[in-house]
Amino acid sequence: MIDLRSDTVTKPSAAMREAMATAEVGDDVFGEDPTVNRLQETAARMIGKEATLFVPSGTMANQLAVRVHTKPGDEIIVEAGAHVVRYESGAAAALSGVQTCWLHGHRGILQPAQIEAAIRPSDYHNPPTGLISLENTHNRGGGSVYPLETIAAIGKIAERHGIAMHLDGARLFNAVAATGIPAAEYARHFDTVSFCLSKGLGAPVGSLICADARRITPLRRLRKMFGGGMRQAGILAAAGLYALRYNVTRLSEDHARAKRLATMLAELPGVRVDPKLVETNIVVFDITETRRTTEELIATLKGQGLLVVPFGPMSLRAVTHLDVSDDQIDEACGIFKRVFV
Ligand code: TLP
Repeated sequence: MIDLRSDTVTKPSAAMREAMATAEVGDDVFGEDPTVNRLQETAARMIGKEATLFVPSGTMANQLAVRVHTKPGDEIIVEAGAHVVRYESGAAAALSGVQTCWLHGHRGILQPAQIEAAIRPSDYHNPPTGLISLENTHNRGGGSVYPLETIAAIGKIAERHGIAMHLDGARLFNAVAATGIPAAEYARHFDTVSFCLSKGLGAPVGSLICADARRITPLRRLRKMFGGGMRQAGILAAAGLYALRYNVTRLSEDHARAKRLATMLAELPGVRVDPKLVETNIVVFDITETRRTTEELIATLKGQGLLVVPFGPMSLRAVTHLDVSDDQIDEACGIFKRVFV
């Protein structure tokens, strides 16, 4: 099977497993796991924030951010396709008691004026705007990269209004690979930044939430409250350290493969995708004109040995990652050509 459903499907390599097996560990709830501490320090340096906290998932990192920046009854501004509101089981409402203001972006990217217009004037009828959360790269936007100047302009608006900014940077290093802009350049416009080790970076588990040192104690307390305090987590952190050391610079290979796949898909009858817009490792393509359903296409592709996921009523998503080689992309192209005739 060629698995292009997500970059979450990667399996730890033999060398990563070796690093995990030999990791020094301690009880991280006591702050005593040396490998977790090393991962947190390494991540802080890479992101340019004072401190970071290792958490089990990207979802938990996002939800910790929502909770730490808001109080029940606040409103948070998000893009309509953002993971924090589309794919986290209603956690922002359930765990933080906030309501969400969904704005529609172009390929997931919001414009500063849209955000400014959505900030609630202070009036007791209105929910206070407690947080602006952006996603870079944007998953439903097709792996789109947020322009740095747009982030900076949104950051200025947030600062003027005293509103916190969170970055769901699950795939921040894909943005870094695509643009050459250091992670810290993106991160400096946000109060909290999360990024995932378990997507393109190839670790089995884990995300980091990054912030100023003063926020780490409340975040640590909330992590415990949300059930994310882990004990001998150094085994997992070792995979994360390995991922940061060996799997960041190779992300551009995934991007080249996604571009190649999109270029081929664009030539198929009834498929709509613009390869020029494929900036990172995610290819979302429209199948309306094939007059076939996503269910039928997914089942037929699966029958030929290729896995993709539905991404809207008439769209499919294919994601390249560490466990997909050039040869497998060639093979995937062959399968797509046979199925989309
Ligand atoms: N995304 C998954 C699915 O949940 C949709 C995927 O296959 O792409 N932020 C972003 C931008 C994400 O894409 C994801 C996962 C997360 C957060 C959550 O990460 P986890 O799965 O670790 O909770």
